[in-house]
Amino acid sequence: MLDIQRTKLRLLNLLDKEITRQNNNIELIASENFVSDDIRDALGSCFTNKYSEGYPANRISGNKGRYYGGCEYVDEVEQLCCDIWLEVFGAKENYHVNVQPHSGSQANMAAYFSVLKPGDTILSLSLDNGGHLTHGSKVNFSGKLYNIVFYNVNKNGLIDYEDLSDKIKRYHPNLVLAGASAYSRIIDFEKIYNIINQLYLDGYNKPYFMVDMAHIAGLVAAGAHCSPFGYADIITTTTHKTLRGPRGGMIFCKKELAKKVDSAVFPGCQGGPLQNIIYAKAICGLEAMTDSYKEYIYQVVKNARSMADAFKQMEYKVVTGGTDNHMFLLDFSETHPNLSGKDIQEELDKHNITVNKNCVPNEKRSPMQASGIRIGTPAMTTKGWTEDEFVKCAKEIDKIIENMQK
Ligand code: DSN
Repeated sequence: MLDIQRTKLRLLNLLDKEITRQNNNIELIASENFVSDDIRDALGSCFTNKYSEGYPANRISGNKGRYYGGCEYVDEVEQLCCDIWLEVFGAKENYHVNVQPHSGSQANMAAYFSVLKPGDTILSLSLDNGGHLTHGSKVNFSGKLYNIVFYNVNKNGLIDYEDLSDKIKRYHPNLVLAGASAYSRIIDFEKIYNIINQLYLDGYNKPYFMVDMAHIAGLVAAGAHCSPFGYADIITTTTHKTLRGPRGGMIFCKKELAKKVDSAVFPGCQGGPLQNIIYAKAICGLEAMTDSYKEYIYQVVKNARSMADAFKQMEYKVVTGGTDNHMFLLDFSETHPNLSGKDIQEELDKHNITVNKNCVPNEKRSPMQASGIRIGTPAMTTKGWTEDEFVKCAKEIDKIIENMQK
């Protein structure tokens, strides 16, 4: 049996170690970041004690309110949180937002549930071309419940919009999904919207257009990436990546889909919302409206570009030849065929540099080995790094990889 006191000490010790790791390591995982003290305070606030299944009363017509008493303050917080986020993305006029999803995966699940039935067809980007697990991977609920067709990237690693168009014609998807976890270039939402509409005029069915902007949401908020608002029917995101907020998800949808999306989140796939996280999401939205946040995001992008350029100058293969956003992929399959992404991730770990192994286009290895690594600049930019530090870090990584070859 576990000794309670000893185990508690062990847990506290692990917390201390994690604090030291986060303070000392160079954090280059593209989806991670460091939240502000205000957001940490919000996460630890007493809102964590409150049950509030349902939605604030009068949120949309027909909404029945909460299933618990004592919700007068969480009602106001949740409504404010929604108002803030619609303002962040300039989407008040035409969109509705649900801030309850516990994660990006839950947001995607609810988004699918709102407009699809099992067996319907989703057209998305595959995992090894930069898509996300929930975009139809066989091992995920999305790949099990739905008929998935993938569009690809071309030989330069760029989204192949012609392939996307051909596959709409061929497979008549019910939903077309744009968005990625490992794609370093601008995604042209307007172009996809126009493809869908032109094909509709040509007599094809009109699929829903969904965007998962989890990775780039901070860039969209700051104007450093084109916005899916005005084009997509449904937009999902997380709040903890470039948005630098609490771990969680959100779904935006055209107003006419509000009821479907709300009921898909609750009671469709979640119970009680995490009100401390919703409170923190509201604070995060306020932070995202500030000039200093916008400056931060533009620095993230400049840093990613400088670091990718430094790797190119050292003759590494940067997928797509560079980056327009907060991350890029190094592909070792030709330059260092004897090393897997996993080998390199593990060696960098020993030097306190944290990255993740990542599949590259036309991947030959399993995702657990992979032939590349993904590098992102959001976290270290939060710590104050600028181009110089990132270029120095690229040189340090090169030295470590070269030593692995000896
Ligand atoms: N797993 C996350 C990432 O690292 O990109 C996406 O959910």
